[in-house]
Amino acid sequence: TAMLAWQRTAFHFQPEKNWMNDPDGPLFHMGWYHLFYQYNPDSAVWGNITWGHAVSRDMIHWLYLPLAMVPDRWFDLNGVWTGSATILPNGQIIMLYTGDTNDSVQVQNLAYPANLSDPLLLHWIKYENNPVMVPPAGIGSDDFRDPTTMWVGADGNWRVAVGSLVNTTGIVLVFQTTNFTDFELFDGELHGVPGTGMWECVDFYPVSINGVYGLDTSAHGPGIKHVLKASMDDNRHDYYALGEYDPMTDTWTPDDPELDVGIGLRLDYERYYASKTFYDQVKKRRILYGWISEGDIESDDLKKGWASLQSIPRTVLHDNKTGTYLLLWPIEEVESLRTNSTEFEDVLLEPGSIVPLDIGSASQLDIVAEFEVDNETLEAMVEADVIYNCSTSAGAAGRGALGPFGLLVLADDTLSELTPIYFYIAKDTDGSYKTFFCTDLSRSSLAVDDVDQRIYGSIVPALDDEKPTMRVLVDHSIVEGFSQGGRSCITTRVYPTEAIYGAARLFLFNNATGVNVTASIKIWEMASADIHPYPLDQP
Ligand code: DQQ
Repeated sequence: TAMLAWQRTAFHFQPEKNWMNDPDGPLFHMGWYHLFYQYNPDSAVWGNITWGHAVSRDMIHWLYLPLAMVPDRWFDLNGVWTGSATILPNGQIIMLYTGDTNDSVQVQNLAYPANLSDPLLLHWIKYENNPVMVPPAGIGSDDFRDPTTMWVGADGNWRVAVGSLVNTTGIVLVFQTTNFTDFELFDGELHGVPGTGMWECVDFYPVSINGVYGLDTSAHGPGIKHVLKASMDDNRHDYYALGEYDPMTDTWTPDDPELDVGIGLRLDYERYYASKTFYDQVKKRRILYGWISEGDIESDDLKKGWASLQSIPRTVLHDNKTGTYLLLWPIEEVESLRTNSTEFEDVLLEPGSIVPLDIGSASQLDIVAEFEVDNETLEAMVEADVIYNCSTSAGAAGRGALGPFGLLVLADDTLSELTPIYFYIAKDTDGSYKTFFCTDLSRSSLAVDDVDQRIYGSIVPALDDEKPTMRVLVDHSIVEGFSQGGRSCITTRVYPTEAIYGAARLFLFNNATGVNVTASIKIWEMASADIHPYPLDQP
């Protein structure tokens, strides 16, 4: 259908039609990256949840496969919900997933490939005696879901974490097993944080504090920290924290209690949820997928016949410069879509200026930009804000001494629609600087009644020797922004009505009152990814 067709993305993964949510059980097997996902085969809204399935050589070009699992047993009749894959040392693949039973009880089920030598893993067998885990005493029947990838302890037993809730405390339960059919609950919890509500889609994995590689989920020892991530059902955001895992007690302690899970750092500062990592044994990296929902109204989703995307997969590394952040960055494979590039060096942006970048169509872009703020003016500045808050600010229209400055993406020639993605610098009373990275949706669409129009973002550490830098992927109705090498990310959905296809433009802007900014920027047009059904029936 042509209805709202311009919102369809060109290089992000989405099903041919209908509703998608969480990524499930990502893994690499016999040359293929497999992605499963929460899918409604019948409609563009959530329901009838099954596992969709697609494979890729590079996580950019995809082939749709038949549904992997459908709700057809008492232990998952109300939905084949989220789960994770574990590849055992002998090559066996174990899939644990949540089933919502015929009685709407959340249980954990085991499934495995019918034929491990099938590179496409087309057929999945649900273990006959499912479920393998049921809600333990004291846990609500609808507060027990989303098993993680398993890891092996020093005792040789395998462990799996499951998100839950006690009163209003979000918690992580850990079970152990030796045979993958009998699971025993550990006393106590891996971790919990009062007041944060139900923890969905828990992810738990090691990162190397000095390394440039990712780690297998079972890795432990010196030089390793563990990331605990949970998706907060209460506010629909993914939070993470870095900490220490004690394999003797199966507990995890955050490095900084003030930056604990659910109250500290976020993987992304807007539309990004139910994310999940896996270890890519081929390229020795940890890869993160995230579900990106719609910011429009449901009736528009029904009209266009689809809802949701997956993010461009991101590599996950520990940021050893700050020691307190993760670095999330689009996988290098996305760069294979880069075509015509244009570079602009040292573009002077005077206070209040908007500079068009003559690159033709700007609806599919990869942008790398670096900004330099005139240092003398900066030092001399006394009237700058001491603090800033993207969400409560007036967005790109709100002028301060040292910001905002950045890009206007998905804008039309007359600027009737525009999406600023920008920096704002505040200067504390002690003279130190704080950098904020924001995206402003307030003027992103003329369809004002039907779309999200808020302003998003956060503080991002920019170290003394660093300039404000951003990478931005633009794909019709999604803008993925990464600042300072991926310390802070903002993914937004944008629904222009004028700034579409060839009418989409890109601008630089500086709306600060007190400072000149110089921008250097490189822009690639992005080719479309090849995403279509696997030609299963052809000879
Ligand atoms: N989505 C699944 C649940 C999970 C939620 C159901 C998170 O397993 O908790 O579709 O988006």
